[in-house]
Amino acid sequence: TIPKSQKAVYFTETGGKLHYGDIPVPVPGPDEVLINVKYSGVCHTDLHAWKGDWPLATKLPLVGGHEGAGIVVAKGDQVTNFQLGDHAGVKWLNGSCLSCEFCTSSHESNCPEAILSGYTHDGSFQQYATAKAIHAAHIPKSCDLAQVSPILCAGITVYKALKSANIRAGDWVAVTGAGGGLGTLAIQYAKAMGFRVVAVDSSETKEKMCRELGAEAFVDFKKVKVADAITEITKGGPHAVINVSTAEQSITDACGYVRPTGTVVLVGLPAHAVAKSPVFTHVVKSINIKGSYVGDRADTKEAIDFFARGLVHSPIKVVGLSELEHVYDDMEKGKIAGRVVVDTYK
Ligand code: 8ID
Ligand code: ZN
Repeated sequence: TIPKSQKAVYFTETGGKLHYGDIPVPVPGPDEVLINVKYSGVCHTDLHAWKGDWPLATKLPLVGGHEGAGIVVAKGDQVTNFQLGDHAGVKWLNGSCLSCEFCTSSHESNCPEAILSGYTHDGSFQQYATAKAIHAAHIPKSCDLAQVSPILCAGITVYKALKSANIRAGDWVAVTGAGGGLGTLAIQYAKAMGFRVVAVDSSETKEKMCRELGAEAFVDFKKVKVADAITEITKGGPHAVINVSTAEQSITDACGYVRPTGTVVLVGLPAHAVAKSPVFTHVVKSINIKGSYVGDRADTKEAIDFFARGLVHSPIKVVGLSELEHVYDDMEKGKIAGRVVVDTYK
């Protein structure tokens, strides 16, 4: 039986108090499923949303979260692709129009009508969340729900970013912010796709984690000159850079050290950041700078499949949903190695 009320973390004002308390359980619309969220990853995007870092307003009050893994407990009468009891995931892209130029060309995340979990629609920092059935992720029952949760945003995003880098097996890829949530998954997807990884981040804990996950080299941005170290390791620069760091500096650096004809993929979204690239070197080295924004339904299926086959693991730490405020605090300070996942029942 589905209760009338549930535990959630919500805020009523941007940057305001994070309330842990009881709110009503939402009712699914005709094309939605109701997911009993067991675990949710905490993405840096949730922190940006709460702080109001971006030029796009959130709904208020807002329940954040967009890496929710759980069980379908109710569905609207138009839903045919999920049965009650199926395991399903709440993703950042909760819904899209499905008929615009972007939706019909596998660029659903660029749909102007996109509905965003934990931003314009209440997300996974609650025990029961609604999601459009067409976009909700199908999770195989063999997958542990806590472990799979970070795949629902971080995994999909880095997998898509690596695909859009247009590189080949044996090529070098630099991952900036490699020790964080997206970064630790990027290292593993890159390795599984046949690329060689140089990880950029800071601290001994993150270095150890990055190397264990498959990075061939680690560059500590607080200790050495990143461009020089990477150029030497990759003998001329990485063929691609996946920027998942939350600092503008790493983007500026990447535009300088990327290999001639290589690609800098922008993924991290630091507040007010601008990508700067000197035109002369940009042209003469013929480099590419492109943005990559989560992934479509096919990317979702593929990213989960890599996980289900054991090719990537989630380096997670599980804490209670009631402790979300402390997670944000640690994240802000760059203290989290890997991903923190919240248990919605604690
Ligand atoms: O679709 C998208 N484009 C998308 C999807 C999901 C998340 C974008 N994001 C964005 C988030 O909004 C956030 O801006 O990706 C960014 C990274 O999210 P995350 O992995 O969840 O954040 P994290 O776990 O805090 O990791 C960030 C890492 O960056 C390092 C930090 O030490 C941390 O480990 N870092 C910093 I701060 N400065 C650095 C630098 N100069 C750096 N690493 C290398 N060089
Ligand atoms: Zn995210």
